[in-house]
Amino acid sequence: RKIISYSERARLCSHPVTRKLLTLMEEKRTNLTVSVDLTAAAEVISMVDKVGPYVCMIKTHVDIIEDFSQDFVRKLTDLAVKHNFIIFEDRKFADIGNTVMQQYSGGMYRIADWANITNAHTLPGSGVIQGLKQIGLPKERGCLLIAEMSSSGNLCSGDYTKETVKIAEGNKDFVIGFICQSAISDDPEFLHITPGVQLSSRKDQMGQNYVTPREVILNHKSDVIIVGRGIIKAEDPVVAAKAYMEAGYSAYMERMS
Ligand code: UP6
Repeated sequence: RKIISYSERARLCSHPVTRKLLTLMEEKRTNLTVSVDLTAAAEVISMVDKVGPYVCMIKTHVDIIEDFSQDFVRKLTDLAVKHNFIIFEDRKFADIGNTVMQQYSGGMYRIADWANITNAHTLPGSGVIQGLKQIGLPKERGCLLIAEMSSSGNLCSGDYTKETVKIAEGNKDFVIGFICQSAISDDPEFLHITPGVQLSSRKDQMGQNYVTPREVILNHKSDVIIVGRGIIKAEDPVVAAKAYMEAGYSAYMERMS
């Protein structure tokens, strides 16, 4: 089955974050997200400035940063404007609505104030979305649901994945897609975003499994690849980012033809 281009799809989407992401993916010719899993704020900022030109999205885990501050947030959001990318905080919310509401808006991270996208497990049921939505909707934020995982022995499969798609369908004002290993919905408005991507390695020492950008985009029909250590631990992260960007985008072009 042929697919439509990212920009054609952008026009079919009603959520502003999805529209912005799909549009800039085609403009920048990239479906690469870099997961900047570094622990010093200055290192994160310097890496983001280096790889920014080659990504559609930067993924963060702000709770691993030792010196997190509002100054970090200012620098990150300035770089998002400079390089034109979307910010995705990989918080993986997984509690009752009332708790996630506070975790999303408050604490010292105030994630909802600066992250265009965050994500949630559906283990608690749709209440987790109801809570996040109360904070995220007025700020035009988007949420990804974790429908599948890359790690060995994970429990996100079968009915769990199917129920997750149903929860997404019932919350299209806020849920913009999935963290998944392959396309799980035919709805063009939903993004399929896949972590566990490397060009050389097949696994790490703690259960992480890797597939190549080409497998993800061409065979598993996902839209976006997420690469962490394959880029940030590479000898030259800029060279690596260009290689992953090229591999991901050429697989997309191949799928279109
Ligand atoms: N991540 C996964 N697998 C999932 C969901 N999320 O690896 O199913 C996240 C990890 C990490 C990144 O939390 O930030 O994606 C993958 O990093 P890596 O490329 O260095 O393995």
